[in-house]
Amino acid sequence: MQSLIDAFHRAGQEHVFAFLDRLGPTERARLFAEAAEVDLVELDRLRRTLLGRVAATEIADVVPAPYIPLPEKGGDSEKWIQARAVGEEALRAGRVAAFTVAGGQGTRLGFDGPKGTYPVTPVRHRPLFAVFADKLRAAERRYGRRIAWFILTSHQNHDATEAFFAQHRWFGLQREQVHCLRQGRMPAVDPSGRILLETPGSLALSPDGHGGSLRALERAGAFDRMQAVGADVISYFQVDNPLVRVIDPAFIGWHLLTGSEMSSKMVPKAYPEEKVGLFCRQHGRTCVVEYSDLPLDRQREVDPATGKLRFLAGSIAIHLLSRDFARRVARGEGGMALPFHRAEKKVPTIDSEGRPVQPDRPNGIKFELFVFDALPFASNPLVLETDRAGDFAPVKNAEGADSPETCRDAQLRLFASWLRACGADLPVDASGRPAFPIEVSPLFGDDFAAFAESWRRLESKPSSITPGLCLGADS
Ligand code: UD2
Repeated sequence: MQSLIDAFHRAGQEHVFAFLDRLGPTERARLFAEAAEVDLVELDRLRRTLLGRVAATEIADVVPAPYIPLPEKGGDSEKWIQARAVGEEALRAGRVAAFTVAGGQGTRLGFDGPKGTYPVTPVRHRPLFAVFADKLRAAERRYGRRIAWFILTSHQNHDATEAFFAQHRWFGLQREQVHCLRQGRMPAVDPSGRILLETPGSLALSPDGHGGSLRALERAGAFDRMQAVGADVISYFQVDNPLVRVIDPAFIGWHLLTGSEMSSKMVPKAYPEEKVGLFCRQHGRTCVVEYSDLPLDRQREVDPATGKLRFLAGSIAIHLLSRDFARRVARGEGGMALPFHRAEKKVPTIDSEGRPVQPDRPNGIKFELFVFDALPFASNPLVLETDRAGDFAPVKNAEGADSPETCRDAQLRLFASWLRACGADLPVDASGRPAFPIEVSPLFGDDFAAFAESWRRLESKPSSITPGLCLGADS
């Protein structure tokens, strides 16, 4: 332990152990364990590069990135059909693994527990994790291969996440195919770069951002596991979005056909201020510029040729990464280390006497990695348009935009559109929403084609749709 104390001393962080004499053996052990997690060399680099100057992303020279449009929006339908076939072939060959990032703190939703346990579906109130598991089971049935599922957790929610899966018997998946991996943590620092203590015996640590997911995969040996089962494409999505096509053959096919190392889905922004990152090009490379980094006047610019927003392509945080590319980024090979972003936050801490301090303004800086920062490193990166109604309705806030209510309505609209397209009698309002809750299990249909096929095979189709209809509930 002395060597750890010495290393902190040399790094100018000796205050971390200032209260050592006051701590009991358990508290000491915890403090040493937390201190051992800190990469002092990395922290020193961040202190030199990210502190002391305004964190401005250089965005003056960014231009919108090109993307491949959907067939109904002018895309090449033949190519889309071909891509789907290529993706299906890859799925039948077992080349795809799923990866959910669920390490966020979910503070905006105000839900006590891992976000994946949030009951999200309109009738059965199935939790987010169950929805993804059902989608994976649907894909497994269709393609005849088991799909390994990796879930990024945080120190805070790891045990609760694992317990939830065990309690629900892995939602019908095999226990061995579900892998929860804990993400790394970074210490918060004060403006001079000194590590903040949360209590006399613990550091103010927080998750290292979803970009930390790649390092976590590497640490947990997940890339080797993928390799062992022949999976070389990682389907990455966020825990907050129940509509996501967890396994999307056309997307996978495009990724493979174009030899892309990282591919991302885009939707046209619904309105200029929508809080999604924007696909851009900078210095000849594709990148995502976070909404908070692009001034609003630029976000509102209209392209005179099309009459649409100039920066139209919103990132919905759905990506495919080639396994070996993700591994190289995780290891920082060839200068491909993800950059840290800094955020000023109110960090509960202690004063020089060890008394608790609840700041009323930002007093600390947190460091986070973003997964989309891997895009500029990728060969042949691809941005592909998707249909928002069938792929994106996140639950982020307790109320308003991206809330449980908007997410439930989006699910209802999607289910209703499928039923009506198959000729079912279901009245809807002008927005396409039915007046009462209904639900379609992904095991009945995880996209329109699968839904239509199951509907066709239904022996007794309901003559009219009644409240609480649940299709595929017993599958
Ligand atoms: C993210 C994107 C935004 C847009 C939007 C779509 C960023 C910075 N912004 O916004 O551009 O694509 O999603 O919904 O990514 N997470 C972890 N570990 C962490 C932090 C986050 O696993 O340390 C997970 C979290 O559980 C969630 C996801 O990453 O699944 C997104 O995190 P967020 O809610 O902080 O991102 P948000 O909504 O600001």
